[in-house]
Amino acid sequence: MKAVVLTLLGLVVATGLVSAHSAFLRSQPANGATLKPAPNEIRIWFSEPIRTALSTIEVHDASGKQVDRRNLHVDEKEPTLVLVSLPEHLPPGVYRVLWSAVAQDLHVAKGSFSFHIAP
Ligand SMILES: [Cu+2]
Repeated sequence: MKAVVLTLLGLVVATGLVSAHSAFLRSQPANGATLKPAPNEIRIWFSEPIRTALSTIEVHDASGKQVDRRNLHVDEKEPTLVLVSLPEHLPPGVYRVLWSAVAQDLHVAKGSFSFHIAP
């Protein structure tokens, strides 16, 4: 009986780990980064794979216009790395990235960060 209880506890712990929601780990560019030349994509690493069909990464210029290519996708080799492409030669200025990530367990995490493209 004790062994069964321990096994069940083990399952609960394991399931809890698997279904933990996905946390933002880091981004490229990083928050506050100044870049030259302009990046051609935004990369965000999460603690576990997210549901890309329900998630968004938007890149806005200083006027609030969305400038990314709206092609959120997962890296072919790293399932926890999510990317969105940027147009070539984005002009100098400040850009804000707003992301919303839906985990496999449907928990939603949101955040934003900014970077600067130097003239
Ligand atoms: Cu969760």
